[in-house]
Amino acid sequence: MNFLSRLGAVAAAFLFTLGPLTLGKALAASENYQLGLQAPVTPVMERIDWFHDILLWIITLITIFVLVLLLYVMWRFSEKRNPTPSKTTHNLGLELAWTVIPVLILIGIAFPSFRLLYFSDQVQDADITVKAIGRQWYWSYEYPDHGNFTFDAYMVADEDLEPGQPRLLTTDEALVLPVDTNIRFIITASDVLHNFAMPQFGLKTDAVPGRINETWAYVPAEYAGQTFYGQCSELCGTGHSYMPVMVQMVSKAEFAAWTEKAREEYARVDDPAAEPALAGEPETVAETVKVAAASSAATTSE
Ligand SMILES: [Cu+2]
Repeated sequence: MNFLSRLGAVAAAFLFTLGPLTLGKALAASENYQLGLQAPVTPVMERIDWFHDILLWIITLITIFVLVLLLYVMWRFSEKRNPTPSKTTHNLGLELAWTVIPVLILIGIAFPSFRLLYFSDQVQDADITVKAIGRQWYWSYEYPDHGNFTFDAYMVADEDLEPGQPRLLTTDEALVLPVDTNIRFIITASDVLHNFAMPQFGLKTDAVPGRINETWAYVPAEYAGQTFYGQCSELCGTGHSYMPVMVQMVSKAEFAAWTEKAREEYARVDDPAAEPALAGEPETVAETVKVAAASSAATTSE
């Protein structure tokens, strides 16, 4: 028992040393020799961080327990100390215990896990909606609530990087988003599977052609002016590692000014001046049938 408690103390010391190393880090993507997850920014990522730490404790304790048990068995029941082994094959109490206790541990893990899953799934009251479309190999963004403009964001090549810009993460156009706002992300793809992943926001959502996926983020006001980075996280072809997501968080006022400018600068998703798609086509069902019949009669008479 003395050995057990000492081992526990060593494990605890190890975890407490790791803790401060990962906390209070500068908020800029990942860093060299970083341990642990990137610093959380959104409530979802804070909870993921917490859940990760709890799980780390649970698996550490279980692993230590099994290791100690194995070492004890090797020592106590070696041929030297236990020359005539017992022929016992069943022990009801023990078998019940090693079935029921793991089940209880798993149930204990399942409850916070599901609560977190539903919390991260969708936001009840979204203030704005932004659409991200994965393409080979860049992202397109649409702002349907602010004039329905759209733009593409390509990775900046190594030779074009400015000092301080992280390589493989910087894009020519940033996904500009307001702080202190519930942002709903609508995510899809136009060619193959991609994945919209922002580690510090706790986002990792598949971008599937022909399908809309939803996720959300809330970034507190203190992060205004900061840039966050993510990457496509679904193997989507040779350019997979060259389609990063660069998010620029701005204040609400700056966001309003930016959308004002962006409306002028970027193309609209739908052109309001364009003719309706069906213009010139027959207007009524009866007319459609008549046209179809005429054209089929023309084909058969030939
Ligand atoms: Cu991709």
